[in-house]
Amino acid sequence: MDSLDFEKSKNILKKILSHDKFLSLIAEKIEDNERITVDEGLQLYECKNLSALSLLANKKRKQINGNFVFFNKNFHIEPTNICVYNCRFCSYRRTVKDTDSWDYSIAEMLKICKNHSGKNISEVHIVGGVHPNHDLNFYCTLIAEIKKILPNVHIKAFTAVELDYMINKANLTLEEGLLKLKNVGLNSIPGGGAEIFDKEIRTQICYQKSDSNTWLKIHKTAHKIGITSNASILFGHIETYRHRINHLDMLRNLQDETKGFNAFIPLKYKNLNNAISKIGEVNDIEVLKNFAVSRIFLDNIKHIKSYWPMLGKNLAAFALHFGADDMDGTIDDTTKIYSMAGAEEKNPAMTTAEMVKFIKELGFTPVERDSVYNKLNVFE
Ligand code: V47
Ligand code: SF4
Repeated sequence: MDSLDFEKSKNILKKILSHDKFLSLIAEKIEDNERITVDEGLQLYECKNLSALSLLANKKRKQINGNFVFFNKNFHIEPTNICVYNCRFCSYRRTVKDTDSWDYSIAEMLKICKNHSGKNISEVHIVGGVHPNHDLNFYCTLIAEIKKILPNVHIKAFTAVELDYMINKANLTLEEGLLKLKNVGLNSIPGGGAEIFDKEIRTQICYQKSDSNTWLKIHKTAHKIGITSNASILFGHIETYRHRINHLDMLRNLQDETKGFNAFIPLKYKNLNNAISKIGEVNDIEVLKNFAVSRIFLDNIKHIKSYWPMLGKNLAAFALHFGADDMDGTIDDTTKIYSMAGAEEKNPAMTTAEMVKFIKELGFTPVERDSVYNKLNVFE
């Protein structure tokens, strides 16, 4: 069933939108493949008509990705939760003295990789804290050794914040540091560390770490030397819609310039056990609205991730009807960054068969992809 097919429901949509000049205009712009402005994006955030947002975002999703929903076969390594920074939204970072901190040796991480060899995995995702004692050489060795064990696996590793710290410490320029990592086998960069680009909000939630210009510069430099990346937003804390749309605008502008972003990941702030827990979490409607606006506004970033370990399977399913076209991966258990912040999935893992069934039941065509969205397997 294709219940939200824009073409089939054009008349319903026209009816819904005929009373609303603004939504009709957005529908026309989408129909004509025309970009919406920052002010229109802001107005969309303020829109309370959730069914219209779903239909509009679906139209855009279909225009860009047809009826396909992507996933990959991946696993996560989180090298350490010891971090020199102390972002106020983070439930995960610890100091060396904390008994629940961890800091894997290279040998331990390679053991995780060996356990995944022969399983037809196409990606390893590596994100962790910014450890004071690990340097660029440590991470270059890690990447090079992983490539020996899993030569055909794509390595997506280190947020711009981790990269900024290790490259600075090595006294190299961003380009030199990134080239060093690329030469040992780094393939792409994950989307984390972006949080919110607005200076005042960033100061309030994570003033110590890399600023927005640095984040953007790292991704721009990576794109220049042929390392593609993802982008993200951390939303649902103290930011306003204006901050969100400005964030999306900065990403859209950079993408116009470099075309290096593969996917955008809206990360909902989770509030368990962190310094700003008392502000609570936004509701599911807000999450879906954020997916819809992101899809409609970011016309030049092809994929929007419904990151199921954080959202939980139910909300991730809804997000696919609000513009998202990618479920991320089968994951295979080891991610703690969200479970420690209160995410629905405590030990996230789905088999390929479960993922395919999940996507099919929602009326989409599942596609197993590689990390840069080449189609490996279409499950018609
Ligand atoms: O930058 C930290 C986020 C990010 C919380 O590229 C939180 O495919 C919610 O890089 N509530 C790191 N979010 C994760 C990351 C990532 C995740 C998924 C996919 C990809 C990809 C990359 O995790 C951080 C921060 O924005 N985060 N704490 C929290 N309490
Ligand atoms: Fe460290 Fe990342 Fe947590 Fe910030 S979000 S404290 S950089 S682990």
